Amino acid sequence: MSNYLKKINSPADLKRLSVAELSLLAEEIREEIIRVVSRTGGHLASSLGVVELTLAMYYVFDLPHDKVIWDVGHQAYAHKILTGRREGFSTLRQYGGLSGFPKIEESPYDFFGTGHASTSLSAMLGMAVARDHEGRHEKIIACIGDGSLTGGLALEALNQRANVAGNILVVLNANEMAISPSVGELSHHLNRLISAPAYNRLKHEIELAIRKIPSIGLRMVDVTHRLEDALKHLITPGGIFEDFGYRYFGPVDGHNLGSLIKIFNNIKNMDDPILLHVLTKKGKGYPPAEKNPEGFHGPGAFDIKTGEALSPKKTLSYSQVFGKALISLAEKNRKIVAVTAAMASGTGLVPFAKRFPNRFFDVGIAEGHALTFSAGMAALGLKPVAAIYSTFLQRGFDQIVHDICLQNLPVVMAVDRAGLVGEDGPTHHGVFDIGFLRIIPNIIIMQPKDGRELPALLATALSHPGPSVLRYPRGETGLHWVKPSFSPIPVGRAEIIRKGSNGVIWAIGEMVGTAAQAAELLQARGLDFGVVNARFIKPLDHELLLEAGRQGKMIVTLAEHALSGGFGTAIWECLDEAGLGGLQILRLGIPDQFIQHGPIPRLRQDCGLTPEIIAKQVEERFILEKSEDAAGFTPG
Ligand SMILES: Cc1ncc(C[n+]2csc(CCOP(=O)(O)OP(=O)(O)O)c2C)c(N)n1
Repeated sequence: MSNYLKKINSPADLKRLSVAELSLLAEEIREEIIRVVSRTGGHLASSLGVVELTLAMYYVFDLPHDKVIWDVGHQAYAHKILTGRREGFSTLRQYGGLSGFPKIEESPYDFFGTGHASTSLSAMLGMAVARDHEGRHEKIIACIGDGSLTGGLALEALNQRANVAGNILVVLNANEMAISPSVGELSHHLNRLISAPAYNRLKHEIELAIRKIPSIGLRMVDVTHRLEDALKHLITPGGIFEDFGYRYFGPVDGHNLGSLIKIFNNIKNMDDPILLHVLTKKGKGYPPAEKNPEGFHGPGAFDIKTGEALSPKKTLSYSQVFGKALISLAEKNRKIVAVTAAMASGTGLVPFAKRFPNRFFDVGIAEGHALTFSAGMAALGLKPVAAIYSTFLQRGFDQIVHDICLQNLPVVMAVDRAGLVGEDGPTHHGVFDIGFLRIIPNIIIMQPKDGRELPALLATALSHPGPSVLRYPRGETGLHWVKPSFSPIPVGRAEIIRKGSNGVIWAIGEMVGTAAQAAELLQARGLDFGVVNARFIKPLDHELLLEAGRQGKMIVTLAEHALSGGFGTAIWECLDEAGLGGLQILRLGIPDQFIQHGPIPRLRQDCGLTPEIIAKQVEERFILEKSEDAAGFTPG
């Protein structure tokens, strides 16, 4: 094994190496990524795929003067290692350690934070405008995968290019995969471009040769471009990037350092907007990941020798319970169809896709479209279930308001990864959806307390004549199987878990179990608190809530969701509207800040969402209230 890596502290250090030495360095970087990710878990396959691409780019361009934006950012591990974070790399995704994504406050080389897909082209254009505004000339580069290019935002940015700036470079990293194989017409288009390399190679070689001729070079290039414009539709199939005003180069082998460096050197000083099409292999250099790039997209810790997970899942995840329950319900109702935005495996829909291939739609990374597409199906009588992670549902707010709720269409939104998600951190925590959904008329929102309750609430959602949201968290349910039949729960009906004379903790999701443990601790301290599983965040079980309110009981609300505008606010509003706003209410949840990455138990502790901290807070508030009562003080 060579020993170059320990001498690399910034991209400038690369410039001293030969291409042969860079190849050896690529192997060292790969080993380091595999070594660390096998312990920490993380986005392995995507990061292994771009090692040579990162090296070649950083070898030729001058970072941090030139700027690179990594779309999604899950492939940026080589970038982190090469930009001064080699030593800290073992802390990847650990609490207090390096983020799994580029993060603007983590390094001067992280020019733009990412995590959600398809943002890089818009950011690149904005940065190019800012650069031009200041009269500077650095290259702004966006590196985007073929999956992320299917996102509407990326297409909107392609469309805007013409009235913005030059001196920009889009590196299209095509590996024919999103998390699952890439879908859609754009991916067919890329395949057609890949199969027309002879034409493209000829075109580039002619162009580069002409540019080298002094004085007439640029004029001739212009003439060739016009000629080419006339011919390209005859010769290349499509060539949409050129139609959008980008000079298209490629496809080039993304693992051949020599070719990559040559082509980056060739295009480095061109001022036109350029798109370089690079072909890479997801998981490159680690056979288990090459064989199963989907499984190694975001694995947990694994054994390097075998590729086996170190702590394999023992029971069904919430997503799997959802997927199984949906199949059971779809067996009985042929109108049920399922939609995913490039997350078939993550949302547990792969078995549904196999069982009902004609009733399953993967629309690519296109959450907004997934929702309006579902609305269209619902408008003509189908029962669409769009399964989208909470954090990515943020992309679809207007579609939910304007296309689904305003028209009161019965679309079921299955909101996966609701709550803290752990090591992926602030770009991925699902802690805002209640806040932005509960303000929309016509919608109902529910959350099961556990995996057992999920199928019944899914049945409720599917039998509801209007829009519905079923949210559930990441993680295991403790269940090994799903009962094949289940009946809907009446809309707005909460469940009393235990009664209490001093107060009631209203909770949702897994926090119901946490509330029950907190109630036990309170009991041991002489305080009698009940627990309610709200099940419905909208509509709330008004009757049950107001009954407790009228008895003057202290109300505690508990949700793994942002406090601002969340579940507790909904409870407070309900009490206030009934004239009980002066009641003592303690709202517990996630404070008004972005929660960093780390293990979920640790993050819950930081947010005060453990039974011990909850019991302590409830006790303190209860004692304070009683002492104020005794002193004749009435809270406002
Ligand atoms: C808006 C949004 N939706 C979904 C995801 C989940 N996601 C993360 S990576 C990925 C696939 C990206 O594919 P591509 O851009 O081709 O990169 P590759 O992993 O193939 O390198 C998806 C769907 C996301 N990050 N953001």
